[in-house]
Amino acid sequence: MGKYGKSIVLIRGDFMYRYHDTEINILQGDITKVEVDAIVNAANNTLLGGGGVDGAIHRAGGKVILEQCKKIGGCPTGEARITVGGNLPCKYVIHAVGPIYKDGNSGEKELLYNAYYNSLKLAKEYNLESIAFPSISTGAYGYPKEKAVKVAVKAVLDFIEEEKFPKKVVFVLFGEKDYSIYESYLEEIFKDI
Ligand code: AR6
Repeated sequence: MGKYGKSIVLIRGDFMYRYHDTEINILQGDITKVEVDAIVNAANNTLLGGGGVDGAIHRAGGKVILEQCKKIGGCPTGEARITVGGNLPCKYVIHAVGPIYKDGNSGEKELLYNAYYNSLKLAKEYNLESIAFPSISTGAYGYPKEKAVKVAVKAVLDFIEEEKFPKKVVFVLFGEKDYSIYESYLEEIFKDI
C-alpha cells in the first residue's frame, strides 16, 4: 500500500520538498483517490457541481456533498467553503472558486491566490493537517498553466510562512504536462530557498 492509500491511481509522484515544517508533494493522478484530511475542489459560484474535477468529486463523494453545498448556497470567486468528504477517502472537501481567465488584467491573479489562501485558512480553522489541491482554474476556466502554478505555489508558501500550517500539502496534477510544469517550477524555486 502506497503512502496515499491503496487505491490511488498514481502515475508519478516521488518529489518531496519541505518548507518550514511542511511537506510539499506533487502527484500525477486523480485527486478523488488521495487520502488526506481535505481535498480541494475547483468549484463554481453555485457550488452545485459541474464537469472536470468538480464532477469527479461529486460523483465519487456521493450525494451528501451536494446536499451540504445546497445548504451553503453558493460561494463568491476567490473564497472557499467546506463540506464532508462523503464516500471519498478524505475527511472533508474544501470547495474553492477560482476565476474565469479573461485577459490577465481583470484581477484573475489575486482571485486565484485568494482561492488557495482561503482554502488553507479553512483547513486551519478545522485543524486539517494534510490538504491536496488540484490546479484550480486551469481547465474549463482557461487560466494559463504556467502562470497559475506560480500563483498557487506562492499562496501556499505564503500561508505556510505566516501560519506554520498545515503539515502536508499535495499538488495533484491530472495531466502529464501539468505535472511537468509543477515539477520544473518547484525545482526552480526550491533551489533558492
Ligand atoms: N483530479 C485531479 N485533477 C483533475 C481531475 C481529477 N479527477 N479532473 C480534472 N482535473 P477544471 P476549473 C484537472 O475544469 O478550470 C467545473 O465544471 C484538470 O485537468 O476541473 O477551475 C466547475 O463546476 C485541470 O488541470 O476546473 C466549474 O464550473 C484542473 O483539474 C469549472 O469547471 C481544473 O480543471 C471550474 O473550472
